[in-house]
Amino acid sequence: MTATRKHKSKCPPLKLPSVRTGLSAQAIRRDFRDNLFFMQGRFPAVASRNDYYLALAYTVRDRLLHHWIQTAETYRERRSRTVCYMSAEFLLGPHLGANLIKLGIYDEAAEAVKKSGLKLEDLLDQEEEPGLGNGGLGRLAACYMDSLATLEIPAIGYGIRYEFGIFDQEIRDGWQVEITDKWLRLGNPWEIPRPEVSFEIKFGGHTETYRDEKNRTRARWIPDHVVRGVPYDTPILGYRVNTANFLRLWRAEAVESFDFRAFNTGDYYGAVMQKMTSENITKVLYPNDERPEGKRLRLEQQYFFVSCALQDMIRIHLQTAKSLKGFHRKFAIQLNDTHPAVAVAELMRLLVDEHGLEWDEAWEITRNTFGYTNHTLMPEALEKWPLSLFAGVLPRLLEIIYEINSRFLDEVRRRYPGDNDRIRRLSIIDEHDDKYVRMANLACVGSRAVNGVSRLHSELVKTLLLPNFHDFWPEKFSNKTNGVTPRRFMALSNPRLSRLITEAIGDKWIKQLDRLRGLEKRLKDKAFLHRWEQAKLANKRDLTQIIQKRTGITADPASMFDIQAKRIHEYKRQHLNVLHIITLFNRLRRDPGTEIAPRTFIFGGKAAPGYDRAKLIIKLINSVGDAVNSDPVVNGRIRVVFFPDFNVKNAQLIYPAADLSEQISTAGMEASGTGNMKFALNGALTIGTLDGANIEIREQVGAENFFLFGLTTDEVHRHKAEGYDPMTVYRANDELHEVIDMIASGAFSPGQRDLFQPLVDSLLFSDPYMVLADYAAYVKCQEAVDAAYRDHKRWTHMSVLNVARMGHFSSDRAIAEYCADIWRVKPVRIRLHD
Ligand code: NBG
Repeated sequence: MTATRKHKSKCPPLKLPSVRTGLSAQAIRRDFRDNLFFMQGRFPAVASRNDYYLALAYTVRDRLLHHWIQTAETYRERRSRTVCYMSAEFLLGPHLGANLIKLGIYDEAAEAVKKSGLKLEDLLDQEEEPGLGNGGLGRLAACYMDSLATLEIPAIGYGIRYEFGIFDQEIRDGWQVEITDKWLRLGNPWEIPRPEVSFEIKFGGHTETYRDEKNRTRARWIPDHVVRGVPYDTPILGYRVNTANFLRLWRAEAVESFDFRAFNTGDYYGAVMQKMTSENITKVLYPNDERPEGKRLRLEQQYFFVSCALQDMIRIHLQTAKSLKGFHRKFAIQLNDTHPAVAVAELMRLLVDEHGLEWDEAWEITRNTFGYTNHTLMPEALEKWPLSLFAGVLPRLLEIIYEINSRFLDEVRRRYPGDNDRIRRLSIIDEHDDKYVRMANLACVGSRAVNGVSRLHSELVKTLLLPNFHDFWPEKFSNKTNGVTPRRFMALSNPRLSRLITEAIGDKWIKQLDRLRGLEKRLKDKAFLHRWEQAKLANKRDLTQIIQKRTGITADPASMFDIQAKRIHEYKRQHLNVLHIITLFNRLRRDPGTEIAPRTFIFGGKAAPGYDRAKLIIKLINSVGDAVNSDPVVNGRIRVVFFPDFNVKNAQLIYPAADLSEQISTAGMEASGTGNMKFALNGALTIGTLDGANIEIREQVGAENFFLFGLTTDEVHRHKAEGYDPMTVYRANDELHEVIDMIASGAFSPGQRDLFQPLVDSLLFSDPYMVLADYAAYVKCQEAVDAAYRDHKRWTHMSVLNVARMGHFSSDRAIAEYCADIWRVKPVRIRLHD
């Protein structure tokens, strides 16, 4: 009663500042209960765990909205320059825990929930993660959204709201089984639909020319169907700042729910068809590692979200500007790989066809708007669209691409007269056999800046992938080494180590990761080192329990946790890891007295559904696991676990528990890697090749704190040029010979002798990923790992040094570089008022 009166005397009745925004445990508890009632329509006796999760999520969302609205208002008033991160994938991971950390109310929420007789962990676990990405590229986009907000940079993420994200993986009889990901089934409290901001997107049909009122020749696109794009916004809060940016994901809808003409003639199903086909566009995320040919729907997805995004940006710009002349000063668009590269042509179309700008003027705006990040050198992942497909889906865009190309090639001809080979290589249209539109070439021509994602990769982009573009525009090229967010991948997921670090050096490291350096002063502090070991051990115990629950395998937390968790791909060489396991297996059986540090080999990762060889590798891991785990001579000294369904949620359990991080790709093939950073940040030591960001990690942590092996990129290329013959390697190494023969003879596939033959054949007869070439060096390096692990003190020392020197790999550092060198955008401070 007194409280109410006090309130009344201070504030006008409609302004209740702490309602929905209060940050105390008490305020959170009150709103948590309110939301259970008003949002879920439930009372405690009947509420499910999901009801409680949603009630808490809405409670947190209310607090986010407060920041979000203030942020939007400030940006609008100040007409802030804005970064638009265009990506077909955003692998966000669960929101609830991350938002609690960012708002600084994790403990308060835990207390509030506890008072209602619940455990916060259970509610966190209830959240179904939005798996709207395949792997590193999508997760990078999510880390970058986090850093943009934390650095107070105005930013919008644009992408696709897939109804089904990346499939869930189950392991049955050792094989991967794909299960559809129904992530929206129980509701998504983090998004707000904005149906009033929707756009029409054209597909198919033909084009025609006409004369406009100024007697200029113009083009018109007469589509054969039109789809509506509706945005769903998810707020992205910065860490302990008032900034809340958002991610705007587009869903496809039919323009009309029914084709009334068809309906009137009695064709009810035909009428509903159109609705279904339209909605198909955003139904499902495409798995990567599948060839683009014939992927019409994927092209439609790309164009769909890119056109929605650009129309939205134009709408936003015209709210405060009179014309589109300053568009490139208002927005910096980053193309996350070539998936959104069609944006170059679409912005031209919107400016010229829809808004009446002259070509030259429009081109000046366009090429000053875009930046392009390349994320792979793997030839099969380089997007190119068959010309006939492109012409059928996007006829007007193809005309525009022809025009861009012809003007660009004129420029090339002026610089290199008569150099027709060069022109063929630079052309956006590949005319070799069948004709294709090369998306990387379009992205290069249409962008102000082109970058790779680690120092080595950026060099290879210049020298191997796009050398002719680099010759032509050397000033466009730069490197931006990837980074990861310490909020999710330390503060949230590794509370034990985070607490210890904060006690030692304060909590500023969460926003200024370089401060981890301060840990080096603690290397002689025995109590600190002991607690460091205890934190790791406790994390391993937690993981052990989950492994037991999900696989039935009992792992020993005292053993070394040797982990390889990432997409399954031959270039990442999970099979090299397996060859080492079998080698140890043989050594132990040959000489049961062999002394080794007990190890648990843990694998996690999904294989693309159409990538048979990768799926066979999963089966091999599990089959070898069956043999090793049940062998009486081995007696638990080594164990093999395949942890099913590696996703962001599981990753948050896995990284903190790792002792050894496997980063063993063929040199020159992993563009950067970001798992390598997450493992090291959580105190794992790395065994790795000189590939991607491993090189820079090793430089930072010191060569003596990194287990290096294997061929360099140059050596790989040289071996290949000189006619590398894996058979010779196989014949010359007895242990390797034995291992391969075992796999080939059916030792791990009783009753199915030939099961692994395709894998064996590929290793022996072509070995494009140099697995055999690196085998001996890898096994030897693993012996050094074993020795180091047995010296616990030394290992802990190295672990602390790894963490202390990981500051460089914060996504905040990466984003600061993009802001300074490419986007030229400055922070905007948001003030909160009630
Ligand atoms: C991936 C690379 C990784 C890199 C991430 C993020 C694609 C196409 N590329 O090495 O394979 O870390 O991108 O840059 O997913």
